[in-house]
Amino acid sequence: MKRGKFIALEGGEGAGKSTQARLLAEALQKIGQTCVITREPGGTPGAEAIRGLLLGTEGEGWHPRAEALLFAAARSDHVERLIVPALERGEWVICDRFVDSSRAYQGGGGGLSDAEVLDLHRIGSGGLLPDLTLLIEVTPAIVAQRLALRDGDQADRIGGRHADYHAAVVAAFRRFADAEPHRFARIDGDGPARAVHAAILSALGPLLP
Ligand code: T5A
Repeated sequence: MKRGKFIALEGGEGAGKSTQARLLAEALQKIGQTCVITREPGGTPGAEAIRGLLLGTEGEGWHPRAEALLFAAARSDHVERLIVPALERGEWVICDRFVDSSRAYQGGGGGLSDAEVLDLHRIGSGGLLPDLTLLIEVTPAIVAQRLALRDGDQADRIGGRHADYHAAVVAAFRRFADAEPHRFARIDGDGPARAVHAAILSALGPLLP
């Protein structure tokens, strides 16, 4: 059995990752591919329970190291129970965020070193990396408009952090993509969803059957 392909979508808050994950899954299904669409934190019952702990707004929250450990624990369960089995069945896995989110948020935004985040990923998930990571980049003013329209003034614990934190996250994603161009495709997310989808299909070209 040929191993499936693992695609991650990354970017700042509200960049359009979930929208694009759905459009990509539909496009793959149309050409006869089986795919699993999933998200982080989450994707398995255990990881979804950890998601509630991480993103809920009750209580005093987590300090940066505890937060990084919880994301790594959720990812470990997700990789072991959902992602690797699907890849071994030859399926596509489309994942809304993966380890580069931990590098950008707990590292770039939260102050852990990149080596620390990658160590946690090695211990928890064997260092698994996607075949391709699509980094969706949207101009901050455009994303702010989209999120205001969708969420009003509601945000989860991490989404509600200061603008400087989110600017550091976006800058970290850009650095990772520039440093590893073979692993990332940078996608302009400013246009209509269908135009962004077309850019994603073109970036995926070499991986498509
Ligand atoms: N996190 C996560 C970490 O800190 N470390 C980690 O390791 C991981 C895995 C997850 C939070 O956890 C943090 C990051 C996050 O803060 P989440 O709710 O999953 O929380 O947060 P997001 O991933 O940011 O999810 P969002 O739903 O907010 O953003 P998406 O999925 O990027 O955006 P989407 O597709 O829902 O679109 C947002 C809105 O814009 C519209 C959509 O209809 C929607 O209303 N839209 C467009 N409008 C116009 N043109 C387009 N091209 C559009 N694309 C989407």
